[in-house]
Amino acid sequence: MIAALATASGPAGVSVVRVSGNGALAVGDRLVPGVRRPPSQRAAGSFFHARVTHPATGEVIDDAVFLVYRAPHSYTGEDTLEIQGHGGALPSRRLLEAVLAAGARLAEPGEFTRRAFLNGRMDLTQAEAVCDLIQSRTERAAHVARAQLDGALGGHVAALYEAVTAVCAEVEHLLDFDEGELPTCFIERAGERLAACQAEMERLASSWNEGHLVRDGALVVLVGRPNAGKSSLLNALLGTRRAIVHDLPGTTRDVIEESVALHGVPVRLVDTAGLRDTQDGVEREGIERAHAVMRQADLVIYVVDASVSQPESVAAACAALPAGRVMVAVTKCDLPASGSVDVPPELPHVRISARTGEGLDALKRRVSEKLGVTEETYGHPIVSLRHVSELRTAVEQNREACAALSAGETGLVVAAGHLRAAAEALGRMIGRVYTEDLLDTIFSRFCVGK
Ligand SMILES: Nc1nc2c(ncn2[C@@H]2O[C@H](COP(=O)(O)OP(=O)(O)OP(=O)(O)O)[C@@H](O)[C@H]2O)c(=O)[nH]1
Ligand SMILES: [Mg+2]
Repeated sequence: MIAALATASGPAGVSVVRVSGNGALAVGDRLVPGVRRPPSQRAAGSFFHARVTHPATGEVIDDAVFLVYRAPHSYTGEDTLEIQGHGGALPSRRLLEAVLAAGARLAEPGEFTRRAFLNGRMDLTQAEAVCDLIQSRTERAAHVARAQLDGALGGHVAALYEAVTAVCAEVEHLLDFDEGELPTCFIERAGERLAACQAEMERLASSWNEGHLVRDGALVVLVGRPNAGKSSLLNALLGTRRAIVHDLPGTTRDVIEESVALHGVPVRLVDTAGLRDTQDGVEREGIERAHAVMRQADLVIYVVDASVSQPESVAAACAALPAGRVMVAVTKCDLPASGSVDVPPELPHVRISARTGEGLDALKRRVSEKLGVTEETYGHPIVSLRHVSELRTAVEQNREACAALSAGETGLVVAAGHLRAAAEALGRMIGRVYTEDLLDTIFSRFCVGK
């Protein structure tokens, strides 16, 4: 039996300790001596209220509500007891200690969900979605994780797995025919079915570009000349006065990073020191840091002041930035423009004012567009690196199989080998094929108690 605190520790109304496994209900029995009908004699789905006694010391430590689940109708698929005691770090710890003293052992991270997977309650993509859902930072990430937990991705991949496995079995069957006896239409039909799978797998794999940003977020860096208005823009996007704003050029010297959601994408927004030649050692260090963070950025926003009398050359400045990952924010538009800022036509740009908020919504929209995240998210995008790597393997192997089949009968053996590899990759995605190491890696990301 495993047990863990299922709720966060700290001041709260209620805390939940969960016990799962063969004998979980008997663990509960030891906590409520003298109760007329202890958990092991209760029906599935029933609950009752009782005082909790520590089995070793006999001390009454809390009173709690006990919920009884019986296999296979529980999260883990095993007999499970949920004990709802009073919240708070100390009461919840005492409750857990009593449960451990009654015969359970402390669960490993993700062990409840690992058991749910091993007991066939969910496929591997659903198990992974549990962790994503708990850790989601935006509505959109939660929405994607929720859909994956409902089996949207797993169902899709399972269908592909069945299709490739079926063609693989047929191709292996065709190998039994003697040379020259095999009607070519069989091979053609197999090729057509694989081509359909190929298109579907490629479409799914391409959703990763967008999907991983939804889950992992993007690094967006504000750069520009001193005094351009970068820190003001950071503050305006965050809605707080996070960075110091001053009319003295060279105010920001360090890299300032904050998290914010822009159109459902979790963004690490970074403010940097204004770029210029300087003798000041501290400022120079800040500028070097600005360059370093810029190199890792998913998107660089070049901030340019529209109010200065001699506007700088945006084209020249942006040429030194990471190509293809740049957009321009022309700021201070609330002030009368003394000169005209020339933005090269190939660069997306937005006119804004950090002071009045003008153009900020348009900027956010352009940022998400530039990052490749649109309003119309692909049904269930790939958000995990593991999934996309397996999918790419499947795409590659399937492509090789198609090529081998196009050679006709002579390619059958080679095609069968590639199809087995494609099916295995799809199988690993949903957990039809797995190793203990793979499960260790996946579930170590989880918290204890889930
Ligand atoms: N009117 C107006 N003033 C702005 C706007 N944005 C910034 N400013 C002013 O411009 C000056 C410089 O703003 P900062 O945000 O500190 O500029 P910065 O780019 O961070 O400057 P450094 O940190 O020195 O590189 C401050 O006096 C701001 O109040 C704006 O949209 N409108
Ligand atoms: Mg600044």
